[in-house]
Amino acid sequence: MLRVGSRTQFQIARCIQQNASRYFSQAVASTTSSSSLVETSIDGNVATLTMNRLPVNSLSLEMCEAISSGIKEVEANPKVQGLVLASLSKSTFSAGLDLNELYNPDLDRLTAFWKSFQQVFLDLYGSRLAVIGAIEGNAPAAGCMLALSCDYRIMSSGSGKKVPLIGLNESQFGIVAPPFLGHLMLRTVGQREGEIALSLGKLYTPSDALRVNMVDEVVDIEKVLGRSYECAHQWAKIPPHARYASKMLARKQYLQELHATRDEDVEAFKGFVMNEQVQKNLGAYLQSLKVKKK
Ligand code: CO8
Repeated sequence: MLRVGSRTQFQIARCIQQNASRYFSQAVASTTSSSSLVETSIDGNVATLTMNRLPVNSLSLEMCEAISSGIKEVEANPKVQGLVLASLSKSTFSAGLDLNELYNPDLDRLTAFWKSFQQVFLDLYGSRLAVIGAIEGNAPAAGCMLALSCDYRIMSSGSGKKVPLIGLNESQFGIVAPPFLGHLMLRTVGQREGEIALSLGKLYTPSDALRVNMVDEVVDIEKVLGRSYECAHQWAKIPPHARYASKMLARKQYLQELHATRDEDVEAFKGFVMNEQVQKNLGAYLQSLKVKKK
């Protein structure tokens, strides 16, 4: 598994270099910081958080912690009202949880991992900022959760024959989305579509995702970032208290429910993951991801 300590200096330098060139024309960052797994920058009242855990931004414990810290860091700047959540990879926004965290896990780390994942959801879904998801590539499973936690989602229509997919695909490989994630889908696309999406572990093309309101706009891949900044600036103009109160009108109760059931959710998650059949399914799925290339 790609861990923070295993990233070579070359990889880190390449991330920084690519990031700088991609955003040079988008935003002149007034401040930047880096945990090497995420990059944050601020331009006026709009910040950017770019996920940098290549190749697929899978969410390890360290990645979850880095995302939460990045959000808190930009929220601490009172000038900032908008945030663009982006990925350094154009082909994958995020591949969801790092499945290596779930397979043959150390129980203490598994507990810390799940708490850090819950925290990402709480920080993103409850952020005081208007969060715009710049989804240039695939967003399966918890990658879809990152997208659904944003206030507004802009997805790429793809490049060439590569069409990115988004959705909660867990059931396809024998695991189940936790309640806070499953309900997020139901809240977004509605009960009937959500039931089908969850039961089949359905991954949506950008046009299908747009049809069911899983994303809000689909644009050419080269336009995703530009359009995301336009939206972030537009949302950032709304008086912050009114915008945040409106957001909380829709989200507060849901956030409180997770706050109140966090420990229960951790125990349920651990019990599920440690199930023998679930471990077999995870092992087989991880193997299939590796074999796919051959
Ligand atoms: N975890 C760990 N490693 C991964 C993951 C992942 N989620 N996704 C990809 N990788 C690895 C691959 O094995 C591969 O490793 P290596 O280079 O060592 O062979 C490397 O990342 C690159 O992957 P690909 O070659 O597949 O990259 P592509 O650009 O061709 O495809 C995709 C990108 C489409 C994102 C593809 O990698 C994919 O489909 N990944 C799996 C996505 C997925 O199903 N994620 C589910 C995660 S589970 C989750 O998020 C929610 C779980 C909820 C709770 C569970 C309760 C038990």
